[in-house]
Amino acid sequence: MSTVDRFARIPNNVNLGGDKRLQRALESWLPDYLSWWQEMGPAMAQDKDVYLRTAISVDADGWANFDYVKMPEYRWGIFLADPTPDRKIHFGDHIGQPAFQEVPGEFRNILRRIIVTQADTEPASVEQQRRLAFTAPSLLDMRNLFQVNVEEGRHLWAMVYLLQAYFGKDGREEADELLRRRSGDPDKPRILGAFNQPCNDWISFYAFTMFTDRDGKYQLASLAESGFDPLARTCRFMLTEEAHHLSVGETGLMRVVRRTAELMKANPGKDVRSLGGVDLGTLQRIINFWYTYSLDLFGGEISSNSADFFAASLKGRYQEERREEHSALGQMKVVPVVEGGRLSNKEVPLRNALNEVLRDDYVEDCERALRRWNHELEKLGVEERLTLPSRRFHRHQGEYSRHSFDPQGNLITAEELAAKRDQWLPSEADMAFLRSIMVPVHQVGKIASWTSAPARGVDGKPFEFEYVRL
Ligand code: BYC
Ligand code: FE
Ligand code: FE
Repeated sequence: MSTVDRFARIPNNVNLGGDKRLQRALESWLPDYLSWWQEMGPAMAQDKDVYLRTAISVDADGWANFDYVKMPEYRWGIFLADPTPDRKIHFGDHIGQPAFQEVPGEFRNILRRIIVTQADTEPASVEQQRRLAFTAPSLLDMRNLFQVNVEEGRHLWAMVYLLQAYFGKDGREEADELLRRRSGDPDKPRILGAFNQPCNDWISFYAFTMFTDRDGKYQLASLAESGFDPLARTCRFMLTEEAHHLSVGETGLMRVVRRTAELMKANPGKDVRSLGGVDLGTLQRIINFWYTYSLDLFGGEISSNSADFFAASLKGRYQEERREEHSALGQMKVVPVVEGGRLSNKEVPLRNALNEVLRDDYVEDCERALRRWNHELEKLGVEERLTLPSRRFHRHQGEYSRHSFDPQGNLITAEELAAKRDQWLPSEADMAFLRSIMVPVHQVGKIASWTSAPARGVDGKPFEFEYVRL
């Protein structure tokens, strides 16, 4: 097992103390990171005690250590999952070769691009969520927000370690750029679309952690298969933290659905908004928005980049190890595309369709969550259901971005889409309504009127616990 240096300025299990040059590089990046955190991290409670989990090692009893911490004093560390002895590459053109421990020269650029793209999303999400604590619906929710934020900060550290350790001067420059771009800034935006969208209310936050963090899960899982071993090991450990972000989103929306259903049942025929709840129509439109922006994060349906990443053995498929065939050669995938003004099926060499293959796994996982929420509606006697729109609806990347589709996936005209837009996607009025109900509930054990308390607290604590000492 790797040794953990918990008390170093930068906690790590990569023997940073044994590489003075790298240690100096990271220690000189640290103050810049902290300035970024002060400027762009959570805008509230930076000087308050928050009940957070901190990773202090990668084994079962060390990675989730709970205690009160002030966020700027959080121990952001560099932790890689333990190495697999004699690990061999198990997919792509380099199958059977020993895993790369250094960056192969010919793949330097594409590997750097993958790592920078992954890295950029982490601080971006913290920026998007910056002001949410002001309107937290409970102290537990506020704590969960902060937990997600500090861990996204740690994910940035994980990627910056790779850049600085393996990419020399270029890597150091990329690390600096990661602190310069800003979510939503027209002059220096974040790289991927979803990470430049505003996320200023809690319904959007739950949808973001449900759908956008879930893209993170699938991308990290594909990179955890990587033939570049340091990347694989980093992502394996990041995935353990990611599970919490996904549960914040999935249970967050579940709690809202439950509250809405209770209000509907108790007040038949009445407008849910007038009762202080979020109507199912608004919930559906927020789901439509974040789900489709998250579908974009998988890239184009037909992509030579995805073929190159796989051929280079740098990015695998979801659970590649469990598949039977690992070359992805000599196979085709059918992708519906628009040709001559209508949809038709196109056969694409599998390697060029790997973004879509990964999107398939993601869509299936999202459908599972929808079934759970709908089961809750059913249990509470509400007939309406929530749905996922077609993956062609409201796309900004790939085959479908150049055309207009309805939520069922039918081709429509741009005029039809414009006319129906506010039925299908959050309108100004929806957002104004959400802003109006986002009033802070910062007392121990209290909860906002538009949601319900979770069944469980964190770390075995009850909901009625002082998760943030304001
Ligand atoms: N927005 O060949 P294409 C997470 C660009 S989330 C803007 O179709 P490719 C997290 C693309 O870069 C996980 N641009 O796509 C979640 C390319 O640009 P160039 C993040 C986009 O390359 C919540 C062009 O369009 N991790 O961790 O096959 C909170 C054509 O690209 C978008 C990763 O993304 C977009 N949505 O696949 C915190 C993993 N999509 O080359 C954290 C690493 C594509 O023409 N990244 N473009 O300038 C990758 O594997 C790939 O870059 C992508 C895109 C899957 C993102
Ligand atoms: Fe992350
Ligand atoms: Fe996350």
